[in-house]
Amino acid sequence: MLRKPKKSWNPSIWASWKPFGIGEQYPNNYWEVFRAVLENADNLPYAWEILNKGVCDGCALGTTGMKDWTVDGIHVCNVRLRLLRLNTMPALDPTLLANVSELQKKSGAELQSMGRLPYPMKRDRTELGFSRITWDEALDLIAKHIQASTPDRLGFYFTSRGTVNETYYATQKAVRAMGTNNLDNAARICHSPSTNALKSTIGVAATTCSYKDWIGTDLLVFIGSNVANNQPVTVKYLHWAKKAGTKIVVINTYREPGMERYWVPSIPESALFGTKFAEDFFLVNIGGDMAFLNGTMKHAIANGWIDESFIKNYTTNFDELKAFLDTQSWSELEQISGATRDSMYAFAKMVGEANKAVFVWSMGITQHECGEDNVRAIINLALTKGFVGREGCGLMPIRGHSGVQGGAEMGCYATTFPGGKPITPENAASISEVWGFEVPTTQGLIASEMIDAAAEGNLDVLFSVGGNFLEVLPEPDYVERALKRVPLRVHMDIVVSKQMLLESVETVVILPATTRYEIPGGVTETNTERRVIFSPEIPGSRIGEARPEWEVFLELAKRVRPDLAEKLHFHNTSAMRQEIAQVIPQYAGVQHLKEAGDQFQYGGAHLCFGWNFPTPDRKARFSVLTPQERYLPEGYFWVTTRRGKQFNSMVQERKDAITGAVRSAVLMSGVDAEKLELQDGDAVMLKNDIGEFRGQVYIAPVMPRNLQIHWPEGNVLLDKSKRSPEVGIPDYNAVVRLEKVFSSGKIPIITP
Ligand SMILES: Nc1nc2c(c(=O)[nH]1)N[C@H]1C(S)=C(S)[C@@H](COP(=O)(O)OP(=O)(O)OC[C@H]3O[C@@H](n4cnc5c(=O)[nH]c(N)nc54)[C@H](O)[C@@H]3O)O[C@H]1N2
Ligand SMILES: Nc1nc2c(c(=O)[nH]1)N[C@H]1C(S)=C(S)[C@@H](COP(=O)(O)OP(=O)(O)OC[C@H]3O[C@@H](n4cnc5c(=O)[nH]c(N)nc54)[C@H](O)[C@@H]3O)O[C@H]1N2
Ligand code: SF4
Ligand SMILES: [Mo]
Repeated sequence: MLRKPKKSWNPSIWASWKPFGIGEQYPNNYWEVFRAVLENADNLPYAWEILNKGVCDGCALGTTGMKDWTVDGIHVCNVRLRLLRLNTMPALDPTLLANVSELQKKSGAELQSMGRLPYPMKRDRTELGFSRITWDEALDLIAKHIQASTPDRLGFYFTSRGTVNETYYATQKAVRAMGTNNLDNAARICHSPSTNALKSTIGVAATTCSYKDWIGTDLLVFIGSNVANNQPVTVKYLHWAKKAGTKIVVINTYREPGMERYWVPSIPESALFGTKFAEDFFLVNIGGDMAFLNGTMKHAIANGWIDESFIKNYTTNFDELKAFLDTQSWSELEQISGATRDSMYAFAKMVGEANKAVFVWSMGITQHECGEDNVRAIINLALTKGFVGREGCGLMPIRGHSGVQGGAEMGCYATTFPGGKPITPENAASISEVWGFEVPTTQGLIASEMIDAAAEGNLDVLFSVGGNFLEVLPEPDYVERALKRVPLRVHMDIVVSKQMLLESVETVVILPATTRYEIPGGVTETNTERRVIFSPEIPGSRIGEARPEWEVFLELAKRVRPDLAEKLHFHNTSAMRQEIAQVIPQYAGVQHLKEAGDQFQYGGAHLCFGWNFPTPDRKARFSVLTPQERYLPEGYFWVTTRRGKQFNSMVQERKDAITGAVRSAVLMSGVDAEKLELQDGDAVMLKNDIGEFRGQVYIAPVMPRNLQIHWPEGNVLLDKSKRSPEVGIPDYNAVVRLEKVFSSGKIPIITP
């Protein structure tokens, strides 16, 4: 049994005695509520219905209306409130798109706020902007281009922003009917290393536990994850975890203020005095986690802080790992991780003394060239004590977008069929039999490879459902050149984004999509804890000729392959859920979901329960991991790209209320600033072979010789050729030189 939170107030977990944390840097969530009311004032009853009955379209924590399955009380946050307007705003005036040159000067936020896309539109190379066309004309045009091309020269990409299981399922079926596996979704550039690493070691490809396991476990570890900003309602869970005596620790390159303490607005004790979350922060270098975790395991083994019986009976490869760790020197581990041997000892002791522990990780772990091995290092540590498959224990790659969990599971992915099945001739044959048509048997192009193909003139059609390659991939100039080279680009979206405004050598088509709340028959999303949740259609006014993506893709596929017309039909979303239940065994039960509140957690509260690992030998596998020696020359810095007040490429505010940093801030350690004689606000230039970034010093508790900047602005410094070996996630980090900028020009700084 997990310990229960104590209800009585407890000053030892308070963040501050100052009421409401007066004078502290943190977001004013009451103001956010007021702001949301003002912003949605023209459509308030509809906005309220969405909040009250819909499944949140923000992050992958998951809700039904404003409730969840972890704690009582209201579940809503400023992220959801900020995104609400995407669902409630009226249509834009299509004549605004008649000339894109003025629009190209606007920011992403300004483009979005123009309103929803109401009609299909087209722009040919010689035209200044878009003009309206009919759905028939649009679909015929796209079908004609696809028929004139070959399947290997097509690309389909799906954002996971708001995207639901039914959309993923039907669209991937349609794309495969058109003969290609060149389809990918945002999971690729997010948690794909986690899926691969989990599958190859413990045999499952998703979070093994539930959010409930956070509350009352002994130890809750966050590695490269800033849930206070990115899954904000978790601060409630963290508060109750503290009240239940759970110890929280953070491994990061930055002492994230939101992970240190927070004033949870809906809990009186916390709203007044705040809650102190992290007991300890272990600061590491960007990319230093594997070395830190290897060092932790060295200590654990040396001190006997491991569960030998679990290791012997339920795992393989431990002896190899142990032998390898013996060859790793402390100086090497300290140099790579940036942490001391003593801090690794302190962490190892905490893990060793815990009987139960949950490990949560996010982009600080996955978005590296060694993303898959970073994840395996966390799995290794958890396996030393059997921290999986039982209550209060688990491995949790906490997901980003709402519903992104379902993307690859539904098969909307270049490297897997529905059910996460690898692309092999055998799996292709079995899915072909169910669907009644041949599907391609080889892996397709992943997201970044589509851009490479485009850049080389090897892509004839790029169909992008939402998303914004121009702002989510490294080297924006390269991406821009690549996008312009594709003869037909199709953007099916709800709003205008920057990538749509780029011309093409031939044609750009815009198609208006519905939001998840406008889809007749309702839809489902899968959240991080594998809960499949029904989101009903919310009655309200509708936007022009906007249509659900699933319908449009099936219609397109029928025009491309009229011979398959009968096989590419779903009467409604309920029919899709029937088929999903049949094709993807773990989703059995989805066919019964039909009302707000309906849900089930596939696989139950814990995967691998009772240490039953669905691997070929029924055992969990330790991995021997070699952290790469990384030499950082004097005068150079590591830099990572982070989130501020934004939802991915959609930037919302100049200043992040949690960190206090503005968009152009370069977060830098006080140690480095002192060495370089820099002060807060000093203008600096970050430079490397890829590009230049101009910003201002913002002194913050980051690891020395490590910097942080916001993306998408920082993408100019990222090298597109750096990708992880197994899944191809871009490395969203870089090495840079730093120069001070004086008003009269730039003078290189003497190295630190
Ligand atoms: N408000 C808001 N919420 C969001 C999003 C959003 O844009 N805005 N996006 C959604 C999406 S798609 C996702 S994937 C999630 C992302 O959620 P996170 O991954 O939490 O988001 P980031 O801001 O990228 O934070 C990465 C964290 O890793 C740390 N870090 C960077 N490099 C390293 C490293 O090498 N090692 C370690 N240990 N730490 C490192 C950074 O300091 C930072 O704390 O958020 C989701 N929720
Ligand atoms: N430098 C750097 N780059 C990163 C990251 C990083 O940490 N650093 N993080 C990466 C991560 S984790 C992720 S998940 C990706 C995100 O990659 P994407 O999912 O591709 O990008 P988003 O910015 O989330 O997409 C938002 C766009 O989708 C469209 N959109 C919004 N809502 C809807 C909808 O309901 N339907 C449709 N059809 N379209 C919609 C809008 O045009 C909006 O501009 O970015 C990655 N890029
Ligand atoms: S924490 Fe995530 S799921 Fe919950 S309301 Fe906020 S954005 Fe939505
Ligand atoms: Mo993400």
